[in-house]
Amino acid sequence: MDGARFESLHVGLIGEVETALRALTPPADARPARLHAAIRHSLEAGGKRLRPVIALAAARAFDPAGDARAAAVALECIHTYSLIHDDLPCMDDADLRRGRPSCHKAFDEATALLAGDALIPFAFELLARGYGDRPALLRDLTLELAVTAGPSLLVGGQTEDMGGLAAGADPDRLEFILRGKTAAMLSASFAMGALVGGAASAEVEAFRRAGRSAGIAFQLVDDLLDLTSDSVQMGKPVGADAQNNKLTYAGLFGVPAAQARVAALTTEASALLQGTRGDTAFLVELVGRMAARRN
Ligand code: GRG
Repeated sequence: MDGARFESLHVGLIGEVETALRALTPPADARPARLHAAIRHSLEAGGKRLRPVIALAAARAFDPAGDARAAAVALECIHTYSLIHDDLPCMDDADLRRGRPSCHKAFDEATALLAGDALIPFAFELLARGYGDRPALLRDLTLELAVTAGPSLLVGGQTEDMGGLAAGADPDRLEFILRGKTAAMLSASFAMGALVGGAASAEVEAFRRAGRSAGIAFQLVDDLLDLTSDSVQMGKPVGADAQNNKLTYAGLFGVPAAQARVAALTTEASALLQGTRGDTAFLVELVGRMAARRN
């Protein structure tokens, strides 16, 4: 796909995500206002919207009329909760997120904790409201998101990550962290979109695996950027991995090996997407750009 076509589709999808986010989440002045203001502070803080954009595009790859907006916003809610909680002093203790004060800095720790908490059930409420008229689809989406956000993937990956290098520089543990902490939500974004688009189960699985590979590559790039970028470009502190003694692929195997794995994973993800009958040109381009990103 040529660059101009990609940019125009991407801008359109981000616009749809922003509109859906505003329409499907409660306003900042809903009661209790402080909680809702904290939720909106973090939801509206201008992230890349990667997961919801993927969900919308994955649905359309199989069905041009596929409406994955509720699934897309649910994914962004879970992602945003995980960022709010990750920034708390008991975890990464970060003051800056998405270029503005992290939730507990703008509000307070208890409010940030509760804002994150509230986003978890709210994501499932969105699925129930959006797909309740299609019970099999609702079940599949609920299972996908619950397993992804649960103890074996997102929370599990975060748990193993917390020990840092002090818990051992074990490649198997690093792989568990990469799969759970980062790749799982990206994998679910591809899979949930494909589900909404009515893809066959083998195609949903191909999208899930593509998302896992692209997601691991995404984290390896994140770690490389943490080593080489600056906080203005990233919208969050850099050098934090070394400071927090984090176990990273680049730290364990070196920068050239990390770069080579990013390239191999990106090729693998693209081949998986292209192996389905879906129209995956946009997603293949996106996966390439995720690997080449600078922030
Ligand atoms: C607290 C259960 C729990 C999990 C936290 C998301 C996360 C797990 C930790 C944040 C730190 C981190 C580097 C996670 C890896 C995933 C990642 C790179 C998240 C940032 O995603 P982006 O770059 O963020 O898509 P934006 O702000 O653009 O949405």
